[in-house]
Amino acid sequence: MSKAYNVAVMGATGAVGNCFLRILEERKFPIKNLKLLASERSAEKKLEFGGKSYPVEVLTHDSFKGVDIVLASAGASRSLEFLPSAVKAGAVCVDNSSAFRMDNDVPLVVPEVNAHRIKDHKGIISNPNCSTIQMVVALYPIHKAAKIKRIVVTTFQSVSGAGQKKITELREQTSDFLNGKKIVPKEFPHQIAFNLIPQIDVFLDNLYTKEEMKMVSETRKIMEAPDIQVNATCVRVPVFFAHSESVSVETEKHIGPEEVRKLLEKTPGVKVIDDPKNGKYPMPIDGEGKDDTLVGRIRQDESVKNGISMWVVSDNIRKGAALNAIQIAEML
Ligand code: 25A
Ligand code: L14
Repeated sequence: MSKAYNVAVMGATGAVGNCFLRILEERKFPIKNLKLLASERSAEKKLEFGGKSYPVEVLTHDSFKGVDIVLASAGASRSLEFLPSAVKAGAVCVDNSSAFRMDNDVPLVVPEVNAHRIKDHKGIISNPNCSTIQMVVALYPIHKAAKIKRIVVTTFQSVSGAGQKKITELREQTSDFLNGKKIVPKEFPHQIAFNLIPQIDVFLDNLYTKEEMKMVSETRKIMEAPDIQVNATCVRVPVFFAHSESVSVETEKHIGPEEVRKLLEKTPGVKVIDDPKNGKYPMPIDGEGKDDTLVGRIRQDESVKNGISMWVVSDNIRKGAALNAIQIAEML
């Protein structure tokens, strides 16, 4: 690559922001100038990148002069407020928040599925929700081969998805519990250590949560399949990194587990770990720190005419957020 770019990372001090920096280093993204943006709380901080120390700057509407690419992960309200200024300044933004995902003018991209949409951008490209990304990476090859009609998914989402403060909360509650201290939830609505919380984001009128309904609408948009039926249940589990999902699909055409295994083995971004007799299947500890989406427990769903069930694991901060966004930036 001959050209180098001016890159700004918005939310640089957060869990996803830090991962942006590590992956930009790993993949040797061609950076000319790097700008690290965060809130006033981080104004005095410095962050390491490529062996050098960079100051964190306070995000303002004037932060984007001369910036070519913005990688944003500071929450939806910050994206709504600041990304229009970045676009006006001539930057292209890859946004990790939910702010613009369902806008008709904004491509919602998982490169393994719909990279062709990137070129339609008008300054903003949205990165989907972490749970949706890993699911569509694993399902798209099956959809192409056998046309998926319906998806039933239950997620087991790690605490890191909700940011650095939630990571700290699981650590503190675990320690308090083991030391016989009273647990007082601060960030999560309930105790998360040694517990499961069947609520991620707020409840909507239909009694699903917003996270669950994101999986419905985002899956349809990314796979360009407006008729796919999706029933999601999203659960927070006391795991630090990597989300896991139990996924069952009903297809129009018959497809067997062997064929699915073969398809997924040659799918970029997917690694099949599926040897149940020898106790081999993906777990969150296997997904942590990896780029691939791990798939196992592939079997025929015997409760319907044409169905497949499987288990999907991926690092929610990498493929679910920072890596997917940087793959989009590379294609830009
Ligand atoms: O929409 P919301 O409600 O604002 O949601 C924001 C949340 O969503 C997370 C993000 O995680 C945050 O918790 N998030 C965003 N995208 C995500 C994705 N794709 C995602 N989670 C999963 N997948 P985070 O906490 O890891 O990162 C927060 C980053 O955003 C910066 N930021 C926040 N407000 C800002 C802002 N930047 C500019 N202007 C603003 N107004 C934030 O910078 C961080 O980089 P920071 O300097 O505020 O935080 C530095 C460290 O301080 C901790 N912290 C945050 N708030 C508090 C705090 N510590 C004490 N008290 C606080 N009130 C942060 O955890 C961080 O470590
Ligand atoms: O839509 O685990 O990117 O709370 C960010 C927070 C997805 C869920 C998003 C979490 C959300 C995530």
